[in-house]
Amino acid sequence: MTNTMQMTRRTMLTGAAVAGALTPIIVASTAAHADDHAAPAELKGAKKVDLSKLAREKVELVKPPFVHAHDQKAKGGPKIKEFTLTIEEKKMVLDKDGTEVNAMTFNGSVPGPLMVVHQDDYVELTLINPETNTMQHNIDFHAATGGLGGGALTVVNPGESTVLRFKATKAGVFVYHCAPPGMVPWHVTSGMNGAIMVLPREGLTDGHGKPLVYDKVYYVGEQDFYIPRDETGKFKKYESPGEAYEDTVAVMKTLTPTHIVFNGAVGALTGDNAMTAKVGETVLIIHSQANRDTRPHLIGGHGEYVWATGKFANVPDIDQETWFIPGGTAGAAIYTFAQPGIYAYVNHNLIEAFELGAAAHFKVTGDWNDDLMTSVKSPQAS
Ligand SMILES: [Cu+2]
Repeated sequence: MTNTMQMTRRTMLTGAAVAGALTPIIVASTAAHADDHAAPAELKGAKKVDLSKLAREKVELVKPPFVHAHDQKAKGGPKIKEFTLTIEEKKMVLDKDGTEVNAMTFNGSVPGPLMVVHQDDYVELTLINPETNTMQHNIDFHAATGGLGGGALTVVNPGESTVLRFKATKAGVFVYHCAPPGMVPWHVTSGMNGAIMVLPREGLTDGHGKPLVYDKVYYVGEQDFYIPRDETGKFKKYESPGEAYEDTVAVMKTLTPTHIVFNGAVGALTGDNAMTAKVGETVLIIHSQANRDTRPHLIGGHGEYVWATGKFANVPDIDQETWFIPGGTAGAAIYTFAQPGIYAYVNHNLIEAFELGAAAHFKVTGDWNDDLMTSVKSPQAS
């Protein structure tokens, strides 16, 4: 490692270069943890819990929009589900013009992978911050209880790793994101967010006793990016996240994203990358936005069962045209496709969808249902 790199890294880790007007929120509790690996203050007085009798299951995560294989109905009692997330700082291309972002990611993708467990399972996460990274990171699970969602116990410098365990007590889809002292919104809007789905042990229901079973599940992570421009209006490129920091925060403070994309880039889920289904298949769509409000809409279809704020103990809304997901939330919607064709799935702020990138496609195959729709007279001169 060069001296310059070390200096950059040290400067970053102290937060001096990046704190700006942002408030470091957990310095006291995490400093001791990061420096000497003593038991974090949060755990003082805790009675040890014996989970040695619980079964363990190691889960291999997959890149969104795909989701790792899982049972919809839990088999047996609660388990300890083991996951690993490796933090990767990397340049990513956002659009066909080659606009770059110095992204910070969980497992190399934006969003990070969807994890699936059942209510009352334990999530045991190994979080790795490789030596090759330049920044301090951690993870805050909205599904977890206490310790800043785990953020207080997981601050890792480059070259460190940590293991967090929490009990998934609430059913639903929940955002997770990086939340390092003094740098929270920058890390979140640089791509460090994803979601976890905590299924009810009996699986999903309509809230009135009818089981809801899906054939497929897709995970769409919506991301707002704030890319600085030069004097001529062209998007700037930087060597490292640290170098981009100051200009990026200036753009962030305008609250005006330059890109709003699904799964990391304009077109990441359209055309050849479209999500697929067959007529008659029931699809569960998980949609997260860790920072900003959004309003998903399936053009030509519906949200037949929608948990807009994603929490499965609530009765889902029926037959929605558009649903509202507040920033910092993951939502879930179920639809059984009834017609073939290309369906655009968009953020129905249509400027955000068509001009900034927040759009995906479902490519649905099968037979057309003339009863649902037909052309009585094709467009022609009247
Ligand atoms: Cu981070």
